[in-house]
Amino acid sequence: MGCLSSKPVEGTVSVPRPPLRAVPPPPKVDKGIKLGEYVCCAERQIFDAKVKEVGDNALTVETADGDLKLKKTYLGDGKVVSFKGPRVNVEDLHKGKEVEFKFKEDDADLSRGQIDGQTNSEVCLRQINDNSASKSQSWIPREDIRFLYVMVFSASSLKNTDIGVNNKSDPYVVVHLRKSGGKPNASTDDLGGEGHDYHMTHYVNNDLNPTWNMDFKFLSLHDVEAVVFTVWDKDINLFKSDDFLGRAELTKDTWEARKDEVLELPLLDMEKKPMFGETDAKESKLKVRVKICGPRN
Ligand SMILES: [Ca+2]
Ligand SMILES: [Ca+2]
Repeated sequence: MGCLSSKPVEGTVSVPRPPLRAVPPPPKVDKGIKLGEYVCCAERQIFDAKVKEVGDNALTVETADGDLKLKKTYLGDGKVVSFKGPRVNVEDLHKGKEVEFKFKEDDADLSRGQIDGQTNSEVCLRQINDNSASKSQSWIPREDIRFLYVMVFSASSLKNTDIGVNNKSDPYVVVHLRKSGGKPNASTDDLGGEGHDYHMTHYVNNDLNPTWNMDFKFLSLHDVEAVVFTVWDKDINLFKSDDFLGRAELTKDTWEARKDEVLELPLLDMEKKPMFGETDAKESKLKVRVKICGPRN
């Protein structure tokens, strides 16, 4: 024990001694955030991000665009959930909404049901059968609902349809599902019609290479043939409609084969010919990712 009680030698710098039985403190891992889990931080427009490292104040997450260091405070206020894969939010599941789900773990096919009620972890579904005589009702985990998860990241080399110094297109994207019986070349004319769920990004001012980083969930997958993206220039003018900047379509076969990939889709005009940015003469492209989520993936 002699060395432990020795005084610092005069004229030298005193170095703090390690504790007698030095036990390394356990690594601090937040109860709500574990390695390999996904976090969603909608306010910061980060989503579907897999946790790679948990520090005291920050996380490193793996996103579709690469690794990102994220302050834990960005996940605060209880508005952000830590979850295993993207999930369907409570507000998406209003009563009567039609969804697809796996009724039994070993079932090959998905069932269709209507929301009848919900808690934070489970939903109550009334099964829709072709044979309307049987109407069974059951509670299933929220994660068992199957949905189409569409991420719209960015576009590049868009056409400029605005006039004036420093005035450029103000692009936004409309995402809709083409269902069987829908018009293959429909743009937004048929939006809102029966069987035509759609979502829109916000618009970005004066930018031919805009970033949106937004994600959307489609719950009614029955009869879906394709996801259709149309890009528009927002014009604040009551007397004209917004300018068309291109269209891209992802068929079911494509997203099933390339479900985990970030895809750069060429934007086509109404005649299905490529569109080009006038300033850089490159093809207009849209960066997206589409995947089916759930049950239990
Ligand atoms: Ca315009
Ligand atoms: Ca503009």
